Amino acid sequence: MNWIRPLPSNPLDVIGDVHGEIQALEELLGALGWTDGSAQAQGRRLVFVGDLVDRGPDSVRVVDRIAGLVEQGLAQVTLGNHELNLLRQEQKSGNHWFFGLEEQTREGQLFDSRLASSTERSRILDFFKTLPLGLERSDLRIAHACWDPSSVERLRHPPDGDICAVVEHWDRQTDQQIRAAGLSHKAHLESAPYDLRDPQYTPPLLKNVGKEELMRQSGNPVRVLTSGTEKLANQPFFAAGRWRMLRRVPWWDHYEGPLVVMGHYWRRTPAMGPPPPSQERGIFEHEHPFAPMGAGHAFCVDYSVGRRYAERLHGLSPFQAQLGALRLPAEGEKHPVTLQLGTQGHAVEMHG
Ligand SMILES: [Mn+2]
Repeated sequence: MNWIRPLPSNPLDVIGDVHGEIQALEELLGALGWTDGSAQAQGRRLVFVGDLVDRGPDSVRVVDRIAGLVEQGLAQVTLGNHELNLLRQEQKSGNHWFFGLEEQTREGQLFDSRLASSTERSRILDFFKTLPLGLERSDLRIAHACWDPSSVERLRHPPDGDICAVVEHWDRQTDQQIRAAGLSHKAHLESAPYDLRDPQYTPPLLKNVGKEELMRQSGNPVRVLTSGTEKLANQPFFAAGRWRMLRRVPWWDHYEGPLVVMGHYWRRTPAMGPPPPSQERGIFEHEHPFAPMGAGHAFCVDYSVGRRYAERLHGLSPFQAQLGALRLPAEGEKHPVTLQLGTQGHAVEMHG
């Protein structure tokens, strides 16, 4: 299996994390000219950065719609951490719909998501099994969360097998290193007194738990590309159903190379305003919402549409969170680059 595959030289519309928001997807495809055939006529192609599913109202329809575009040769998709969870049968906050279960949000109401049937489940997994982790051409690299050159090189020489076998292969290697360092025993003792799934009770910063998680994350190239690089947090924080000892690292501050377009990082739209202080989202504090990140060689196109379930619960109208698309010219051409957020198009200044 080739986990890193070529991108076509065509002009591209790179779409951010959809998270089951079928209506936002249809609106954006319409605004980009994919429903009246004008995008096809211009020779454009679509790329989805992954996290097609979870939290939103209809993940099944989102996957079916995108799989149809892939089948027609119009779209490519990179695997996100949410797809990986489903492939690995890991039940996590927001993916209850896949397992046919109702689930409460943190706000204590039920997620309003259509539950998948068993036929739909296997159709979805069959599609996810075909997805690569990275896409590239001379002027562009695409992955769900992070393009780490050394992890990408490891993925060019993977062990045999499907994505689950590949993840497990590198997890086993890391587990041996963790055990050899005596870390698994220390982490186990350290976490024993705490229920890390209870949002009501804040545990202290568990450093050995954090170090163990960090080795497991950075030692596995599949995890690096699908959920990014991390470091030990200053204090624990609760996210996606669990107390976390690690925080995300803005890897783009030190990245040099062709433009990387990714999703994953819950970027804020202008309507959402600045992040509350203290929040992990603070990694975007200094970025203009339409500007490339850090050193200017990376662009996150996830504008938090996965938050709309909460905006609905709060009766927020119009939505602040948007589905975004970065519209890039053909290979080797620099201009123009635009950002489509819902029905609004914005010019993007790329530097370098
Ligand atoms: Mn993600």
